[in-house]
Amino acid sequence: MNTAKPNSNQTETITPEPLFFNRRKFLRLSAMFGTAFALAACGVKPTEVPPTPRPTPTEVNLAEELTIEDRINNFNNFYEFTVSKSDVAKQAANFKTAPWPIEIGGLVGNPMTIDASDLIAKYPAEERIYRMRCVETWSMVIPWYGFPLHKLLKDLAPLPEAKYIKFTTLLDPEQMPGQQSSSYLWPYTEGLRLDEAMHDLTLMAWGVYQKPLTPQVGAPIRLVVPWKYGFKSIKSIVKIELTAEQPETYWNKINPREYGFYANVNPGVPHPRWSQSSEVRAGETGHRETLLFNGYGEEVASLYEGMDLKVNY
Ligand SMILES: Nc1nc2c(c(=O)[nH]1)N[C@H]1C(S)=C(S)[C@@H](COP(=O)(O)O)O[C@H]1N2
Ligand SMILES: [Mo]
Repeated sequence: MNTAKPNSNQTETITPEPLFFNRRKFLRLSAMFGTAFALAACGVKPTEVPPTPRPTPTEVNLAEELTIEDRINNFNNFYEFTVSKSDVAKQAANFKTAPWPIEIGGLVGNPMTIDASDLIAKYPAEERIYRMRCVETWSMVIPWYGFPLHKLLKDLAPLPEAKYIKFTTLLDPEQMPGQQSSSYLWPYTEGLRLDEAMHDLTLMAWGVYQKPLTPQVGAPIRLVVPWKYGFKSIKSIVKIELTAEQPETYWNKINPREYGFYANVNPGVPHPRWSQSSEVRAGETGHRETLLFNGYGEEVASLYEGMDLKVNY
């Protein structure tokens, strides 16, 4: 399916090859069976889906298969519900994700409180197929729907003092039984440096496989930062704040030695209790090599120029 020549002058795109392939398939399927309805149901008109992105020279030979939908929806980390990955779907089945007001503010010129459904409708749907690498050494390839966070950031008009962004997940122990355990520090929070947040790969995701997110995957809207360990990709967001100081993050607060703020996928920096040099991809039996920045180094390495990645883990 590969039409890009290694030396072609395609410089502007960061979209992985599987997306290129899948979008054409999707557009064909849409025409034949009306799967575009799934997008319409999310408040996004199918006509707003942008034109077919092209692959980058670095990604063209990967040809990685998508993880099947059943696996994406039934093998989850979402500690607010349970620590048992195979049980999250069941525990989250009745999670109420509408209405879902999101408070967006902090050091911005245009703060807003907006329902997730309106936020989703506000920006054109983009399909992004990304690798997801959990710090626990399993990985998937997930076809997300969403919009790049920089589009929202631009509309917020960040003030010059804003250097970081903080995200917070819903706090609701009645709906989320895992939050009844005081051994964790709820609510779940995450953060990025503002330049990381502005990167085009950084996605606000509201769908998978052309359908709205299931609760266990982070409905109604979550973050996806594909070059970082999965725990940075915070689910079911209710609050977004721009800050001057580096925000506290959930796993870093619980165990700073094991989980840093940056959490960039790095096979050269082992977790204190296990190696990070390889991973097991969902659907595969053997191990595959883990790639620096999860394979997105060409796009993101410049964000960390001059930084010691062993210190800033
Ligand atoms: N609010 C919240 N977000 C979360 C988590 C969580 O427990 N709570 N788990 C993280 C971890 S460890 C991973 S690997 C990914 C898993 O996303 P997935 O279940 O969609 O694969 O979500 C991340 N986001
Ligand atoms: Mo994870």
